[in-house]
Amino acid sequence: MKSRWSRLALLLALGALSLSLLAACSSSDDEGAAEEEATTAAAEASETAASGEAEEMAGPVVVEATEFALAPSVEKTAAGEVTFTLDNKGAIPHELVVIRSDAAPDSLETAQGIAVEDGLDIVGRTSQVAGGATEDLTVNLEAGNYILICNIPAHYETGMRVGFTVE
Ligand SMILES: [Cu+2]
Repeated sequence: MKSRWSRLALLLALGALSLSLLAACSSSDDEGAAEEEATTAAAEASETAASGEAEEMAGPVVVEATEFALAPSVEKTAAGEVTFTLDNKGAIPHELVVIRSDAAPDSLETAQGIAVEDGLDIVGRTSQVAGGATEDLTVNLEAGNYILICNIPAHYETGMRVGFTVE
């Protein structure tokens, strides 16, 4: 009688052991699945972040104007409709003139303090924007080399010129 009970106890103990092993196995499977899910979610999140960045790059090209320089937020952009935002961080008025040209930015012919515009392929220009103000200029650009300048007298010669590439 006594040995029968102890055999039963042993069987129960073995049963409990195998159940707990099973539980351990399945719980580690769950963890694996959860990890996989987390990895997939992270990958999706980084894909979303990457496409978000791509959208930003296709957004406006901010060109900061100061005395006396023009600094675009990017060196190049994709062909098509491009919006330049002239952000005048300076104290005096500045403008943005977009010129299609393979010439070096500082090599334009000048007369009376300004770059000679006759014969230049001027794609677009802003008005003269007061210090602290901004103005958008949207133009359709083909792939090629461009020069961005401010052609208020003396500004081009003093350094307000920079190359820009459209691909
Ligand atoms: Cu200027």
